[in-house]
Amino acid sequence: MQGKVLWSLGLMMSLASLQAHDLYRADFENPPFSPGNITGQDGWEEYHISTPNLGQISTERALSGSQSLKITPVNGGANSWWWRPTPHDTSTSPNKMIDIRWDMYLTSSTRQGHYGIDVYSDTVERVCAFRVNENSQVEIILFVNGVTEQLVSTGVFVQRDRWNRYRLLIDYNTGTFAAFVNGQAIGGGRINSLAGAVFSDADIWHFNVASNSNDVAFYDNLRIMAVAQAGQEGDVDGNGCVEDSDLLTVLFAFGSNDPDADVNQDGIVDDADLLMVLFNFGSGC
Ligand SMILES: [Ca+2]
Ligand SMILES: [Ca+2]
Ligand SMILES: [Ca+2]
Repeated sequence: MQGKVLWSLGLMMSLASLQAHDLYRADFENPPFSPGNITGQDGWEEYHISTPNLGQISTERALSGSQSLKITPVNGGANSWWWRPTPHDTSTSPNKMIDIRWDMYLTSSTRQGHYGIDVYSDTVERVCAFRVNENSQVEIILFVNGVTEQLVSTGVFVQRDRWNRYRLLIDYNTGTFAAFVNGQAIGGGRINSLAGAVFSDADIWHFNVASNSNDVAFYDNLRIMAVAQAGQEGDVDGNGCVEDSDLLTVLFAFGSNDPDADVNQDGIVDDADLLMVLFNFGSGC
């Protein structure tokens, strides 16, 4: 009996590893992160066009723990990127979807910049991108017919001076992506077919508008996952089955903003998340 239970647990764990795979997670806490420049910490890199803007671990504001990644425009700066390489070959892996989630807090100010996530392949071709612009409108970068790069205004505006929960879901099976704000689908399109099958990195991206933006951004709870399917609703741990462990995760996180237990991604773990687990209980098992 014990052997059978252990065998079942082992099977469940192997299924879990087959169906969801964390490429990278950062809540920007200490360790491994210390206040100061993120570059050089935990394998992070940076690239700037023009004067470097600042990407620093900060204790000023955080959604999880006491630290986040703060992006500060520097006078004379333009585009800046910070990333940690997380290569994943979707041609050889059964996990052909990349699920990127992050929380972002943009301050309001007199001269606002653009902040988002810019996705690249191993050949440094852009795959797709997402940003909030100076008017707080969400814009996405898609590729018409998988080839022609196009910046698209979504008509969706986000509030500044608060945390919002963002997600990009890239499907290498279909060559498409979808963008979400606080759990709501807000747009999507084709990815760059020339980028190839190897996902490489999801970059923190800042454009310093007119080189004199004076707002700041905080990023927290960055998660990059490779998954086989978009996910059973309520399957908190991503193992393909909605069961006790998912229920317990939501119950233990009840009232918090824990991104792992926030099933509907609206920023709080509450009744709505619990109901989504209960309504789907047993699905996929
Ligand atoms: Ca944090
Ligand atoms: Ca589960
Ligand atoms: Ca929720």
